[in-house]
Amino acid sequence: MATMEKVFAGYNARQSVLNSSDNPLSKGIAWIEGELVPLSEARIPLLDQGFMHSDLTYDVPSVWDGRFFRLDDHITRLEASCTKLRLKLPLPREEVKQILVDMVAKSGIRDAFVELIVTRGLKGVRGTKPADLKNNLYMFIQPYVWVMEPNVQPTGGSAIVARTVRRVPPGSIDPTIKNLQWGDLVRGMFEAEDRGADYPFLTDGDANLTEGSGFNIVLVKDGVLYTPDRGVLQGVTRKSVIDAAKASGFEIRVEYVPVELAFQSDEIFMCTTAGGIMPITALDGKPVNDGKVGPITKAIWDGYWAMHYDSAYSFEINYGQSKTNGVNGVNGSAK
Ligand code: PDG
Repeated sequence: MATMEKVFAGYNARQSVLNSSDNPLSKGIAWIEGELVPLSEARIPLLDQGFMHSDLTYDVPSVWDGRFFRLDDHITRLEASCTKLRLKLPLPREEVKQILVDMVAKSGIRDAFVELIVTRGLKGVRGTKPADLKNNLYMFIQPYVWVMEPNVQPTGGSAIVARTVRRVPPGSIDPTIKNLQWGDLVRGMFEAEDRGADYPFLTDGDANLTEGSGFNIVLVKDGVLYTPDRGVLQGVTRKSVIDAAKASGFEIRVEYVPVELAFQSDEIFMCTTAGGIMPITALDGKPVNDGKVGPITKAIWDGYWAMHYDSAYSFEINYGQSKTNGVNGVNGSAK
């Protein structure tokens, strides 16, 4: 567990520095219509269709130890989601990247959860061509979010296979478009809570596994990794899992995953940008295998965090470039 200890020790040390910061942006910063504001003061217009009809898409990259991780992969997915929804990213990619880097630098946050939301804008699609609408972009940065807290990761969390709710069918809401229509996922979280577990795994209603409330699912059986190919968001963390598995010589299959396999698994983990590789050691109230975090999960965990320092996947943020805490026009313009 040396690597886990090292990764979390570094994180804890950086968190103490952040917690003692007197920078008003150290708890988060938002970019709204070209203005930078402290996250707690950020507001969206009531009539934005993102709010009125959840007519939006979003993405969540992260910053780890002062380095942006797979930012281009996230923006590529965001652009693909926009295209599928007939939305357009309101700013060129390079400008978006520059603004995000500047925001992180201004906040001083070295481990960050970064969110970009593209909404239809103030006018709905009824009676108007999508191309004639002005889409809105909202961006914010806050300290890193853990779907599974670091103190739980060494022993793993508990999950259930939800039976009171299924994942929304792809023919209704395309799960490859990252969306905030979390009705099914929230119901799943309530069921998990009711059944004394931490996380819900949702099925496709036809005895196959899909995903959970903000994470993809990976099963390990006889040395092979399995993750569902449909009914799920094509997670960027899942992509890292695929890269890490290949680098370690493990076979990984992206295919139909029957729920049945979850109950026969040697190891189970979840993966998301907000928490990384998160071991599941109990399923439906029973231990997964011996109930301990397994060796393949550990290897992927180590590989995943090591990638954060690999310049093939990440780049360093220059925090020195933004010394002023620009808010509301004081060095707070978009460019
Ligand atoms: N599936 C769903 C439904 C998700 O929302 C997410 C990420 C993933 C899979 C994993 O995707 P990726 O590896 O690209 O991060 N969702 C979390 C939400 C965190 C939360 O609970 O708000 C994220 O965007 O980080």
